[in-house]
This record gives sequence, structure tokens and C-alpha cells, in this order.
Amino acid sequence: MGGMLRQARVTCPLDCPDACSLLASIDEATHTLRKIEGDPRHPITQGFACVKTYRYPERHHHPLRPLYPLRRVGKKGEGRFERVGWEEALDDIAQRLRQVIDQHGPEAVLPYHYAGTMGLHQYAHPLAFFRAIGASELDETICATAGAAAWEATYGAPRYGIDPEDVPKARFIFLWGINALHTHTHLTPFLKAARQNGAQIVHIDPYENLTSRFADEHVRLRPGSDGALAYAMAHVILREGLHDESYLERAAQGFAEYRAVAEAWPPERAEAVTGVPAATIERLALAFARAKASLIRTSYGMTRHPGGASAQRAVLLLPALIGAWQYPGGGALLTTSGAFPLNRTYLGGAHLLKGAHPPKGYFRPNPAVRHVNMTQLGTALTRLEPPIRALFVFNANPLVVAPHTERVRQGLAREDLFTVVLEQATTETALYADYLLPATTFLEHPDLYTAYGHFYLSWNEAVMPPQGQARPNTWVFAELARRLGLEEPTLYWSAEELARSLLDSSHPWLEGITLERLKAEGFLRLNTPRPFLPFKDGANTPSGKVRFDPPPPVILTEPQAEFPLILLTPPAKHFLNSTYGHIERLVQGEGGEPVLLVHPQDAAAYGVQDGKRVRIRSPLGAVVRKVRVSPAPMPGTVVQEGTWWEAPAPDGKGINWLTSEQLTDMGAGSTFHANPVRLEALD
Ligand SMILES: Nc1nc2c(c(=O)[nH]1)N[C@H]1C(S)=C(S)[C@@H](COP(=O)(O)OP(=O)(O)OC[C@H]3O[C@@H](n4cnc5c(=O)[nH]c(N)nc54)[C@H](O)[C@@H]3O)O[C@H]1N2
Ligand SMILES: Nc1nc2c(c(=O)[nH]1)N[C@H]1C(S)=C(S)[C@@H](COP(=O)(O)OP(=O)(O)OC[C@H]3O[C@@H](n4cnc5c(=O)[nH]c(N)nc54)[C@H](O)[C@@H]3O)O[C@H]1N2
Ligand SMILES: [Mo]
Repeated sequence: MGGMLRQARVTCPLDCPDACSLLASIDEATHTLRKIEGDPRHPITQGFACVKTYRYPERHHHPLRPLYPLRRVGKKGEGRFERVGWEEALDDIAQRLRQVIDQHGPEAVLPYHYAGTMGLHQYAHPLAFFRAIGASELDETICATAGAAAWEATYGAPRYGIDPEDVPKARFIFLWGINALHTHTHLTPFLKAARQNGAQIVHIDPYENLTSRFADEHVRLRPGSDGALAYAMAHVILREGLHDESYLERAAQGFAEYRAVAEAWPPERAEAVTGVPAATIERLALAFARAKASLIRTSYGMTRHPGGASAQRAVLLLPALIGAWQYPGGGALLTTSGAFPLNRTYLGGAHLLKGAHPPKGYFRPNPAVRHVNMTQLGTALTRLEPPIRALFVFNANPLVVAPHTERVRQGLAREDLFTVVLEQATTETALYADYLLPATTFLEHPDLYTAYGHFYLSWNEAVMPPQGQARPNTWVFAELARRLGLEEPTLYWSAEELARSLLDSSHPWLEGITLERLKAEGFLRLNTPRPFLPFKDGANTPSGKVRFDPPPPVILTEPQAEFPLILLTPPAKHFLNSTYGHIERLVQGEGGEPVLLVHPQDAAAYGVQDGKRVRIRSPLGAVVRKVRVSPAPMPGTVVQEGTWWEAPAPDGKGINWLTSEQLTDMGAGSTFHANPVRLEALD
């Protein structure tokens, strides 16, 4: 039975650079979400949604969506719960929290959160509660901090590159360490326009994927060797005198030292390290330098290695070397996240970390608070002293997405750990909750959204009533704050109050952008200049110059004697990290179960066959997968696409049973693509 359909405009909240504007069709009579489509009015979305978000209605109304507060009755991990009322759940959680704080101090409390939603009220503002009680502070390193450190060491903060809407003006494009057709779908029309305007597009990635097939050329390299490749290109550019001396003199610092390192990287030396033929390096370096309006669209792929930040820096310096930043479409783009000059003084209680507030009751903001690196959650839950006693998980699925699953699982299984999970789906993490609390989706709560792949700010109204008794994260934390007697006003801010505070900025890029206009129009472009040439005369570093110093070291990702292959675990087309991993049609879209891509040479060397099962073993664990023999990966490299839920795997184990907590050279980030493994044939 269908009632009247109403169409509402909303912004996709997921952790994706595109931050799409979507049109939701809602059945008013039954409060059912019928359809999601792309908004034709939005210059980036251009009227299409991605293959996964078309399925959002299935996710919104999925049987695994928790609709009522639930309390554990079985053993941890069993997922047996009983329904309780909100009052009872909140009273009990507040009391348990008091107990932990009284007996062990507030640092025994840890929030674990990431970007399940990127709306600033639901994503960032819940931290105000934890900062008010002085809980351990989570360093959000799982994704972007190595890239951020690399960018800031080169071009400074805030972080942004060229305007993605200028991509069609580029004359040469490296898609370097980015599977754009999977992960940045709405970049594709801009890349096509560039190609129509004559640009050549070259993809640099250790395995051939959708983006490689879209590009004019695919360069396969050994994982973790980008620094060597970048230096060899610089070597050729310098030898041919194609660097831009006047730009370097005017806009850069530390060039002489860098030049000396690049001169030590002739293409033949880089070939031995990267596996890229010297002639290819030579040819591409010349094409890149001669096109002048040359763009490096990069992302986080190359940063997920022990030397990832240094590799990213070496790559990011190439556009500066040739002065590409002076030409519309030329330069680099890693993220646009720093382009939003919001007033973040009170966001997530940032002011509470500055220590300006005297402690009162349970209110004990602590600027010297203990930090926990989220990439090392397993260790934090099992080995940290003094121990974590209470864990709050929201906007995140650590059992599946965090490295070293065995240790994360041991931590979550601790009987003496009190765990609260706020979720929209009964994830495999949620099975370990003492309380599983139902969270609203982006259709059910208002919020303000920035983007990390474009320059549009947007506002969502709540366009549907919550399913069941779902509540926003901020509501839950405000209720707990009230029960603890916390008087800090920002803990109780509505999305509107937060948005008004965020928009209270005199920055010219925000001029004229008000909440009223956002409400009326849905999304607004920042007033960045067009064309946007942010680094044509320098950068955002303290000196105002692009920093070539210190020259980034080349730190390689090495296999080990017992583990001769490197396993990559990049994103899948049909999932968004683990979000959508329980949607049957999307699981089928990915082939029904995770598979391992193995090059024919490696298949022969290690005795594994197409369609047969193999045990993949790393120093930390083992999982079973079906093999797909394919020429796609660089020999010596194997690939599993997607951070799947555990359930569809042949052995019920996710890929992060194999990955380690090792951190990157800068930014203390994750190293998900640097896994030494070996293969053991099973059938
Ligand atoms: N469909 C889909 N879209 C997504 C996501 C998703 O899960 N699914 N996730 C979202 C999130 S949270 C993020 S952070 C972004 C990530 O988006 P991307 O940055 O595109 O993904 P990465 O995992 O960083 O890997 C990108 C590519 O880098 C390659 N790579 C691995 N190691 C190296 C290396 O050493 N050198 C080079 N040159 N390449 C290497 C991988 O093979 C992969 O093809 O995508 C977002 N969009
Ligand atoms: N092996 C390997 N592991 C990886 C990666 C990889 O490439 N390889 N990628 C890494 C990267 S780039 C990232 S960003 C992380 C991502 O890790 P996470 O940020 O944990 O992302 P998701 O797996 O999508 O889980 C987000 C969860 O938040 C929930 N959620 C969404 N909105 C809300 C809300 O409003 N309230 C509440 N309470 N919950 C909400 C969703 O239901 C979902 O279960 O994973 C990392 N893990
Ligand atoms: Mo990410």
C-alpha cells in the first residue's frame, strides 16, 4: 500500500568526499523511505547517486536496525539482548559511569567514534560530553592523519588544494593512490570533461581497478614505493630544466636540499625499487612537466604505509616543482576539508580542552588528558594502564574496521569493560554491547555538513520522524550530562545552536552564508575565488612558502622472509567502509563474499588456484578466502577489496585479522595497505 510520496532534499552524511545532495521520496502515510536519487541542482552531485546510496532505503528499514534501547542478557559477543525503556537505560548508564569515574577516574572512560555520519552536530559535537567529564581523548588516526601531516608539512594548514570544479581545466592528470571511480564517484564527470578538453589521465596504483581502466594509462608500482617514483620524476624534470625556477624562488623554501636528493634518483634506480620501467618514468615526467596545468589528484592510498606520509610529501611536491599551481586546474588535491572556515571554538567542546573552566562535580575538563590512538584500540583495551573501564562506541564499527581484530575482540569481550554502542545497524561490534542504543539516521535529525571533496556547505532538516525509539547521538549525551548534573551549556546545544555558532565567522569565504539561507537553499558554495589558485605565490605554512625541506625520506614497505607478499585492503565499490555491508543486494554486487586477487605468477609460485580457497597468513593472524587469479595486481602484491562485515567471509573473519597497529612515519596513522602475508592452499 503506497501513500502520498513527498520529496525532500538532504545531504548524504557518509564518510565520502562527494557529500552529495540527494532527493528522498518518503511515503507520508507509513513513514517509509521509498527512494533516494541524486539532486540535479547540485553542481557536484549532478543528478546521480552512487550505486550504494541508491540502496539507502533498504538500510533505513533493515531488520538489523535497532529500534529500541537494548540491554545485554547473553555473553559478550552473542548479541542476546532484552528491550528496555530509555529512562531505565540512561539511568543505569549514568550510574555505571559515575561508578567508573569515582573508582578509577574519568580517564577510565573512552569514546570510540569516527565518521559514520559527517554532520557536525552528530559527528563532532558528542565529544563535548566526554571532554566535560575528562574522559580519555581518542586520536582520530584511522584514516586521514598521515595525509594531513604530509599536506601540512608541505603546504601548511588549513588543508585544501585546487577547486574540484577546476579539474576540467587540467591538461594532464595523475590519479595517484586513489581509486576515484570507487571512492570519489562524482569526480568522474569532471575527469571526463578534462579528457574532452585534451587532458591525458594516468592512474598510479599497485593493482588495476575500475579507475585504471577508465584512465588512459595505468602505471603499476610496488606498494609503498611512491617516494622513489616521485623523486625519479623530479630527477628527469630537473635534468631537462623543466622545473619553474622563478616559482621556486618566489614561492618555495628548501629547494636546494631536495634537488640534491632527487639527483640521486635516476629512473633506473627507481625502476629497481618501484617496478616501473625507467622509460615510463621518463615519458610521464616529461608529459607532466610540459603540460604545465598538471594536476595530481591523490587520496589516502599511498599514506597507509609505514612511510606513507613521506611518500605523499614527495608526490605533493611535484606540482610545486613545475609551478603548476599558477595555472587553473594545475596543482594538487588531497582534501578540501580545511576550506570551510567555520568558527570551531565550541565544536565538540574544543574550548573545554583549553582548561578555562574550573572543575565542578562531574565536570572536570582536563587539558592534560590521556590520549588513545584509535588505530591501536586493541592494545588500548587489553594492555593500557590504568585500564579503560567504560567504552562508548558511536559513528563507528571498530570490531570490523580497526586493525588487529583478534586484540580488539579480546578487548570488547572483557567482562569488566562496560560498553555502550549507539548504532543504526546491529553491527558485529554491537554484539559486544552492554547497552545497544538505537541512533537516528540523517533523515531523522537536522545537521550541518561540510565536504572533503568540494566547496559546498549544506544543511539538512529532519525529514522523517525517527523509526521506533531511535534518538540522535547528541540527545543521548545530553541526557547523560543532565543525569550527571553537568551545567556546561554547549553540551545541550541543538543542531541549530551549533550551526549558528559555527557560522559566526568573519572569514570572506563565509560571507553571506547564513543558516536562514542554508535552510532555504539546502547547500551553498563557499565564496572561494574562481578560478581558485591558492598556492600560486606561496602556501599556508608559517613561512608562507611551499616546503621542500626537509626532503622526504624514501621509506619502503617491505615483505618479510616468512611473509613474502604485500596485501592491500582498499575500499569496495558497493560498500562505504563497513556501512552497507549487510545490504544483501550490495553484498551480491560485490560477488557475495570477499575474494583475494592473486597475480598468475604468484599463484604459480605459491601453488594456489583460481576458485579454490586459500589461507592468508600474516604475522598477526589468518583468514580464509577464495582466490581469483588475475593479472590485475602487481606481482608480489595481493588484494582484497572492501572492509566487509565478518559474516560473509568463508571463515567468518574480517580482513583486519591480518592488519597491524603499526603507525605511519608522520601523523600516527593506520597502515592498512602494508601487510606482509603468505598464502597456504587449502583445497
Ligand atoms: N565506494 C566507496 N567509496 C569510499 C569508501 C568506501 O569504502 N567505498 N571509503 C571512503 C573513505 S572513508 C575514504 S578515506 C576514501 C578512500 O579513498 P581512496 O583514497 O581512493 O582509498 P584508499 O584505501 O586510500 O586507496 C586508494 C588506492 O590506493 C591504492 N594503493 C595502496 N597502496 C598504494 C601505494 O603504496 N601507492 C599507490 N600509488 N597506491 C596505493 C589502492 O590499491 C587503492 O586502489 O574513500 C571514501 N569513499
Ligand atoms: N583493512 C582496512 N580497514 C579499514 C580501511 C581500509 O581501507 N582497509 N579503511 C579505514 C578508513 S579509511 C576508515 S575512514 C575507517 C572507517 O571506519 P568507521 O568510521 O567505523 O566506518 P563504518 O565502517 O562505515 O562504520 C560507521 C558506523 O557508524 C554508524 N552510524 C552512522 N551514522 C550514525 C549516527 O548518526 N549515529 C550513530 N550512533 N551511528 C551512526 C553506521 O551505522 C556504521 O555502522 O575504516 C578503516 N578501516
Ligand atoms: Mo576513511
